[in-house]
Amino acid sequence: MPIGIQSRMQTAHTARSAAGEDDRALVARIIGGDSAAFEILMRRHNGALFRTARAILRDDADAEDALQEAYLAAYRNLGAFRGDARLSTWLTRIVINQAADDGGTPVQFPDIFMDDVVVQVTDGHNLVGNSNFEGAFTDGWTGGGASVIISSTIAKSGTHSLSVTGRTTTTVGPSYAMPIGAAEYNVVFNALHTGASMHGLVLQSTYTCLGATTTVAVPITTVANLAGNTWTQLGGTVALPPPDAPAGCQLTDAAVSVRQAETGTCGGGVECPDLFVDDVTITLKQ
Ligand SMILES: [Ca+2]
Repeated sequence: MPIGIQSRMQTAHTARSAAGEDDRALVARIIGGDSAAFEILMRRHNGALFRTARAILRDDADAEDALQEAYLAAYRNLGAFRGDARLSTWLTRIVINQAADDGGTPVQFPDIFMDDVVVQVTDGHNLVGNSNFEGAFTDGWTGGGASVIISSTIAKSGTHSLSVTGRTTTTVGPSYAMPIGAAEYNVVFNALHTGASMHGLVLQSTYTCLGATTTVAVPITTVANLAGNTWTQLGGTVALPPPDAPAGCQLTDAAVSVRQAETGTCGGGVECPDLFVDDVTITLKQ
């Protein structure tokens, strides 16, 4: 650094005011050899830069030393200042690095993670795509290995419902995949079976915790002794994860589904009729 600059650094308090002078113009003057411009830079930024160094080093004298080193570094590297950041930001970075080099606590720039983000969905029609299936969509629906088909059997109005056919166990039925964030929902399913006998239907939530190998079913409500080809409404609330889930359960999947209340393998002595759902709404509980 030229002697002139050093002496002016020591007598910055006598420098003339340069209020309003643009930082970029100031930098251009310094690079052009105007040593008076550098003391204007120091006057303008000294207070904030000192506070930055003092916060890291927790000592006035150490902060002064770091600041002097930082000014020298700034002077040497001023050509690298491109003006796309504020000069104060650029200088602050130099001071932080110098203070850390001088034994201050290194400034941390940790990675930032997000988890369990809940997006508020107030319209259940959006959540299930098309609650009445009039668009003939099966998005989000599965049949647990059995086939999900679009049917013209309807609950109230419209033209379509969904059906699960070819079931092999009583526990399989139309299942809608839920978001796996923690939330509570109000759920309403209209359901129907086509059995020759009466059957019970269960509305249930199912979930799996991270690292667990089994999916747990939690009954929401049950309708018993339902005759075939008769629509019934099943509704209730769903908490995800459920209150009785293992502590620390991180959901890897969650769903709401309808199944047959009787247990067993389909065929032989167990009738497993097709199961239908229509006019489904799933809304966040307020
Ligand atoms: Ca419908």
